[in-house]
Amino acid sequence: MRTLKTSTLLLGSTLVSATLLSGCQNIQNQIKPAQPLNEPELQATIQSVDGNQANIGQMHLSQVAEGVRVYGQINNLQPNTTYAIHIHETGSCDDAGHTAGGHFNPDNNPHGHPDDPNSHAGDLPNITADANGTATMDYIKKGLTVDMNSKYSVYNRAFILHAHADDYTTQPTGGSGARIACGIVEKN
Ligand SMILES: [Cu+2]
Ligand SMILES: [Zn+2]
Repeated sequence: MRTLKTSTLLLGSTLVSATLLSGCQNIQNQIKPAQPLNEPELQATIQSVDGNQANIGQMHLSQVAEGVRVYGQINNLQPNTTYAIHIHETGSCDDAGHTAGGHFNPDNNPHGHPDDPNSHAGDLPNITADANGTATMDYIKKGLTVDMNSKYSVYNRAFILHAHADDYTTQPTGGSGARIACGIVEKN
């Protein structure tokens, strides 16, 4: 009975949210009814790794059944340009993002397509900036968790945005090029 009550409440709040947001086509399309929008448990502020350290975006991470939902927006990009973004192993953005280390890879897999369960745990799909230089992501990375006691935890790791697109093939970085922005995954 308790479980039934909880799911009814969740469904109710999802419906209310959908109604409130009905004026905003863009957000409405991102909400999948079968996937209630959880409060993000972790977040990362994305900052350029040049001397300015400008805030250019925000990523949110929330636990879902299959893994971690990664969603957010990055601004001030070159319009109509595709960029690689990954979760790197260390929660540090020093030395122009190099202290973040390599792609988060707890299972010692090769680099690959983010949907491939045998690729790096930190591999994510490329993002493409629109005509205004804004790119969004809303992706469920299977196998990851926000549980900081797990070896698959995203906590205290770092997003790295690269200058080029990821070809999902070249080892070990996908040919993604220089590190241009970084954000440490932290609690809200
Ligand atoms: Cu990377
Ligand atoms: Zn990788």
